[in-house]
Amino acid sequence: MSQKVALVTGITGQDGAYLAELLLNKGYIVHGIKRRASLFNTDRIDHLYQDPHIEHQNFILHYGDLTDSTNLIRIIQQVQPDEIYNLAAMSHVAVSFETPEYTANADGIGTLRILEAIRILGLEKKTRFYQASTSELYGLVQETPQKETTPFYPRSPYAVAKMYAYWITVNYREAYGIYACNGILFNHESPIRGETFVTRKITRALARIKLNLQDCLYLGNLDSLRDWGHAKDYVEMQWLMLQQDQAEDFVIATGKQYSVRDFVNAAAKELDMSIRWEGTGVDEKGYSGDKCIVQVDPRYFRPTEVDTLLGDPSKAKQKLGWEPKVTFEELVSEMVREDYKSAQRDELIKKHGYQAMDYNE
Ligand code: NDP
Ligand code: GDR
Repeated sequence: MSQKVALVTGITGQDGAYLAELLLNKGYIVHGIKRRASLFNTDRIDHLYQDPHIEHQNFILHYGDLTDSTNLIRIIQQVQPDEIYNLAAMSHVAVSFETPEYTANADGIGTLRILEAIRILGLEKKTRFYQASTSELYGLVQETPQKETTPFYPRSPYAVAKMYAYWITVNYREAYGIYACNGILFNHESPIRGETFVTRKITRALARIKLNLQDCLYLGNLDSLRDWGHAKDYVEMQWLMLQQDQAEDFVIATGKQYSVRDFVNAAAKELDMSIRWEGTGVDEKGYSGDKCIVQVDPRYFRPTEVDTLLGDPSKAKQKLGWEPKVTFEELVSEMVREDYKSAQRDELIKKHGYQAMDYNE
């Protein structure tokens, strides 16, 4: 049997890195689209890199952008993928309030551009399409827990753009018979999660506070409730969704909910730290140190917040036999461990100083 070919947008992101590894392990030829940046932006996939000068590469990167139709058409024509995973997006909810038009263009119309490319190139029967949909679609929740049939009520420019992407995916499936599906994924994290999402911000800051590299952690809404899973478990589901007889949409979640405050406490426990909550109205019992201070900073509040999300993954369990393997405690522990190691490296550099380079040599 010939090797399957996959094209992954957003390959430099958290999910892109885990998915690329999973597909390579399954014997796929993996093509990825990365954006041009002024600094290297491939940290998460450097371990998968293959010298482009060798023959029979099975990991190939292309420059591209979801806002550029001609670029997408050309890459898809060249690659002739069996499967496209559309993971690229301006994925930060708070930032989407600052850049709403760009977010609509990349996250909403970007999805349309890929689907149109499939149609223009006559690949409707060959290429299967996965869209990275999100629990943010539920926004102001209409039903708990949220499942595939729960009505949407998006609460940010990000979620509104993703709502367009969701429906255009459904529409192209129904109108043109493309195997196209939405994974409605609840929050998923890992040690390679972007540093400005709340979980990574917490584990990174607490590790640094423990080693006296930072004094304080500033957060926004501590009462926000999320259903947090591990990215590694969730990308397996993305692949499984494209291996079925019929394209369908699935909710992917753990079915368990914690607050941002719970996450802070769980991370502090891992590091054997106690927390002093300042300006939060909570004085945690047992606080003994003077270092680990958490303060609320209103700059991290959102104009419209999603207060609570809790997914019901029963359909994925029944139809695909999928269940998350990593528990909340294991997730927090892994993230804290990795950020502590990296803080230790920073501490070492701080202690011993940098070796200044003499460029006049
Ligand atoms: P990341 O933010 O880690 O990665 C996003 C990726 O998209 C990066 O590779 C980024 O490139 C790329 N990208 C951004 N804008 C463009 C553009 N205009 N053109 C091409 N590439 C672009 O996100 P995650 O890996 O966490 O998430 C993957 C997808 O899943 C996203 O679509 C996200 O919205 C969605 N999602 C994520 C969830 C989560 O909890 N992680 C939950 C539900 C949905 P660069 O590295 O250059 O910035
Ligand atoms: P979210 O993730 O908005 O759910 O989107 P994020 O980690 O940014 O926020 C989760 C909750 O924590 C609250 N919060 C803070 N958030 C950030 N980033 N920084 C803070 O300092 C802070 N303090 C409190 C937020 O208000 C929010 O309620 C993620 C992204 O990956 C999306 O792309 C994806 O679609 C959804 O998850 C599912």
